[in-house]
Amino acid sequence: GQIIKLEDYLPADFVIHQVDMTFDLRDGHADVLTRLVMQRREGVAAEAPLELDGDELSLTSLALNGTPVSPQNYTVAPDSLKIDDLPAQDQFTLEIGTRLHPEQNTKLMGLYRSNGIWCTQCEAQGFRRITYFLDRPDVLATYKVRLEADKAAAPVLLANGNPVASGDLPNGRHFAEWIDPHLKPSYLFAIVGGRLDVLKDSLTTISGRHVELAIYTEPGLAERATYAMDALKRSMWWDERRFGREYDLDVFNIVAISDFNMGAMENKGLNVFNHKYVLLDSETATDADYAGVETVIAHEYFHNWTGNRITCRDWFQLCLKEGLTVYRDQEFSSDERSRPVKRISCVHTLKANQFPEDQGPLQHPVRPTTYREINNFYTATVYDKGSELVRMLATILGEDKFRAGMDLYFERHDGDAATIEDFIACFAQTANMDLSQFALWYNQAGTPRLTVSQSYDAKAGTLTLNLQQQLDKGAAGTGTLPMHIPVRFGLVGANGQDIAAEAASDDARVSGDTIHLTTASATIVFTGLNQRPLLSILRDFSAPVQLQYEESEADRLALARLDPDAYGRWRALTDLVGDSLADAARQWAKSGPQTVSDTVLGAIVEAADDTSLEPALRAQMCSLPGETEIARLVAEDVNPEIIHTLRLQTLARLGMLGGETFRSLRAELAEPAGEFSASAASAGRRALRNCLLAPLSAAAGRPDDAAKQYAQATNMSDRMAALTVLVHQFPQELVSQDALTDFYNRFESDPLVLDKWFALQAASPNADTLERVEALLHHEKFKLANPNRARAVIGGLAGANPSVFHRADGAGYRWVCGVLLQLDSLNPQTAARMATAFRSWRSMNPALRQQAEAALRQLAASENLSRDLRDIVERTLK
Ligand code: B3K
Ligand code: ZN
Repeated sequence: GQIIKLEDYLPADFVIHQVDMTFDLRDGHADVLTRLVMQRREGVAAEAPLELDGDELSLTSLALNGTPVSPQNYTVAPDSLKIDDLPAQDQFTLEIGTRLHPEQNTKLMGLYRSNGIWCTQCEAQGFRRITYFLDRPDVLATYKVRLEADKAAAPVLLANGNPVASGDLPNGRHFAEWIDPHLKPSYLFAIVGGRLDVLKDSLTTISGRHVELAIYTEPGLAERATYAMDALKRSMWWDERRFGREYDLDVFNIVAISDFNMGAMENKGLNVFNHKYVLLDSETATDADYAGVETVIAHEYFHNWTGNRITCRDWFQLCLKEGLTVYRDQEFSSDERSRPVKRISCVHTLKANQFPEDQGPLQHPVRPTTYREINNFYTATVYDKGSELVRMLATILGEDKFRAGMDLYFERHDGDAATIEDFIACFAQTANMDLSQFALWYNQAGTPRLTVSQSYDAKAGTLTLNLQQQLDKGAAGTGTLPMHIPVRFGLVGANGQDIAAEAASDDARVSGDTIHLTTASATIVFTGLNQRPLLSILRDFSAPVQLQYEESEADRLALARLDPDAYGRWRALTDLVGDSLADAARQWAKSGPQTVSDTVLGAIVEAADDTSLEPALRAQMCSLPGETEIARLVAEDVNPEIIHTLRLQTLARLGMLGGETFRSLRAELAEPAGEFSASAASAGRRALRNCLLAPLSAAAGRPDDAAKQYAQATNMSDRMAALTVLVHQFPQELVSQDALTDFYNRFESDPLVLDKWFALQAASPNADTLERVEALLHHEKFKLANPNRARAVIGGLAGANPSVFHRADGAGYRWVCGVLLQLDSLNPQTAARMATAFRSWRSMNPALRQQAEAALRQLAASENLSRDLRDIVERTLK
């Protein structure tokens, strides 16, 4: 495929001032008539032709200024339309007719039908599947849209902007017209039509604008959008107060759709959502689902300013909207819930998703410089590391200057298609700082190693810290210059209080609780310390680095117990537990079975029982790292089989050691039935109670507790926690099979819950899982064309079941590649996303590496791979 390069960027030769579209929606096909008011940009050669993008399009008509264009003046193909002989400078109108077949559109890009509902997805390049267009984010226009459809088939007709007209047409048809007064790129275009239920509400913005809010769902489900609506209102309120951002249309519509390639889409005034991130109630959704809905609702809403009002000049700038918007949604959740708990869960996600990407063949900088398929760059690096960079900027500048920089960005670039340089320039100006070294974070791929060592001199009362940064060249081959790393820290006294540390000789590199490391190495001396303090380093995970710090077990145990900073406590305990498990796994591969020390496990029990901490935090502290996480820490020659056994045995020993404590905690934390609350505090109590079930059951070696909890569960969090223990720890027991059947019978007609049923079985670490999963593919409720269902089964196995995916005989790899090939012929984007499960294949032991490579090579040899899947497979093999 063709390689697109950032350095080749040029603005388009033509501008589009206005877009008018009419959609005639019918069963079997849709006719689209698009009228573009265009103009050659000043300075562009008069003979330069107009070249428009298309993708699998068929042209039905073409007129210039009202007159049909004669065939010798244009060249058309499904993926392009080229028109010669256009006016030199004057404005002209181009009318383009296209015929689409939404029912056959299984790629779910452009216009398609989901359970009969007409809907669109245009980011990144789906608009060109609707009409020929300059389909690039720097072409901004205002849009007017008219929709016509059968009134019974589509009583609801929605588009971007505000509704302006509607009415009946002959033959049982009707129409609706919408105008979006705001300039927007084509990727934010959307229409929806169908039989939909609606949950309505309204809100008055800070300056008094009345906004009608609506969430549309498939029939009968609107009530399940209640929590999403509440989250939307809180998001709108928060953005006004925290960032001074107000909503700018008379209506804000959300539509929940069953078939969707990702989480949701921020189309102007008409967000389209995967229904997973809208619909829930306590019986069908876990607390994690609630938190997910709140996050995604907020994220898409926040895009209205960071993404829509200010968009990206080109797709290389994707992190300009995504990293920033993730930062904003994380801040929202921190304010709405618990800040340390949210931070810990973000750090956890970053390490689980972004670190492996950064350390493997799919490595790329936060702002990439080349791509073959842009949809493959909606990655953890662009989103989550992108957010970390904004967070570092806020840390470096401080709250006030950061806010001033954001204000300037909104003011200066409203209505623009901007770049990372534009963004950074706003902060450089408001803070009066040179941020060119900081900007390296956007261009240099990889996770820097931060090596820290300390020595305490009792006589002098000094603590000397040495910090070094090192960035290795990885798959992306980008630069390795020292960057600006803000390192937050604390010096903790034996009483569990931070000691006010003075940096010797008013060291300019230390300000407040932050060391600004800008050189390859730095030595910093703290004075006036009459006792050796505990160093609480990289608090709040103030930079996305890999910390290498020789820290004694005693120091970690002490910090886990008395660091006044909650994140610091979690960090110390997690590093202790993670390193112990990784060491044991490495040793096991060499010399047979190993165990983690009782001291380490004892610290977990102690954290679980520490009532000075909120329950959600205790749950985070006492959950053992997952198998994939342990594999990441082992880093090379990984043996997933050993990790699986080691983890299960460690869980059992933890349950043994914590027995009494865990059981009484579970009893105390039990909620009286019928009193469900989705609040973060209640969710935290459920999280703690449920995370103790796994070690207790493993210790008992019996499914009784889990079976009892399953039978008595009154909410999905409790039910799922119990079912997971049953299916993963006791797959052969009758109670486990019965529970699975019961679960199916209860929720058979609920696709979102059924996804959990499929995913749980695919993630079950057992000898016969592959055979079971093969059977699931033939289950009557399995539908490969539905992304959520495909992700449940393929992702459950490839992403959440390491010991089966990495089976020694290679059968897991071959099975996944086989299904991906089938999926690719329907939905390339989702197939490519699932294929990233192979990204860490080189860290496996030699036998597995060989198996993985063989399976990938066979996949790569298939002739009809999509550009999406081929791009991932080839980069993974490189
Ligand atoms: N901007 C969309 C993602 C589009 C993905 C296209 N393959 C959702 C979001 O990040 O909010
Ligand atoms: Zn986004």
